[in-house]
Amino acid sequence: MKFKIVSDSSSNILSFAGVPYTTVPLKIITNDREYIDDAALDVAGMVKGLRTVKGRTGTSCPNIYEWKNAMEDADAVFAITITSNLSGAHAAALQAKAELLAQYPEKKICVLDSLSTGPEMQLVIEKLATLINSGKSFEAIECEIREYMTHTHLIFCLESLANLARNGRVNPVVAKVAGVLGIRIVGVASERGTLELLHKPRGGEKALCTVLEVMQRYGYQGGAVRVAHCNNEVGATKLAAKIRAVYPAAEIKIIPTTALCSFYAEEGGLMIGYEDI
Ligand code: X90
Repeated sequence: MKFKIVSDSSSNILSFAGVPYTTVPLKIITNDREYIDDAALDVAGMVKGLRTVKGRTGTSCPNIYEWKNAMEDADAVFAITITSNLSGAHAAALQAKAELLAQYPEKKICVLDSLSTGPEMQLVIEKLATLINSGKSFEAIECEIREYMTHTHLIFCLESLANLARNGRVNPVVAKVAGVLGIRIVGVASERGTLELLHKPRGGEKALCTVLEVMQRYGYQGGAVRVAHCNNEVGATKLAAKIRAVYPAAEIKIIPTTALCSFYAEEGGLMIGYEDI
């Protein structure tokens, strides 16, 4: 049985060794061009270009056809999407599953709603790869991954909510109260898969301490951590050092955001996925 993992590009993981894997891209759209969130894109160039762009900018999720294409060449598929409460990606993946099953009833397809994005999806993808490579059945993997997902969380530390607010992904009243520009915001992915803004720490150092405090408050006790950053490797590395100072055995990986997360987390943004086990 050929297994495959399919993720949308909001996971920031565009390739994955050791297991069949593919991503379906989200897109960033400006008045005069479209950036496709795939391995061919120069993300730094996009971020730079967006600084001076005039007019509306937005995003669009993968369509049913793209999901079907990505899922079609395997017998057993685990697809994972960005939260269904902020994007149509999940609905499109579910529709792709329904259409494929109508055509190939013997296929097995599980579509997981991360209720999150970025590095929390990364943790789930890594766990899926381990489960698939351990030779477990599709049903056993589905059961284990759903359980694992109750133990993963996402925290973010952003320097701007402008793109989120402009595109209706944070409550405009909340965004306004938080101060759309120039103030750091620490928050979490809520249980419903929406942004929950918690703190406005003053200064970068304070912000990193707040991130660790919030992680601990939400169950962190030394498990795996994935940090995705938009042009902020320094901040990500400092955060990793703070975590290791308290939990020396923590397994931490740092990766850059690709296009979708770069657009919404914006320059300086950090997204932290972690396990509470
Ligand atoms: O369908 C689309 O066009 C994509 C919409 C995506 C909207 C939100 C992306 C947020 C990315 C921000 C920090 C973490 C948020 C946690 C959310 C549960 C990054």
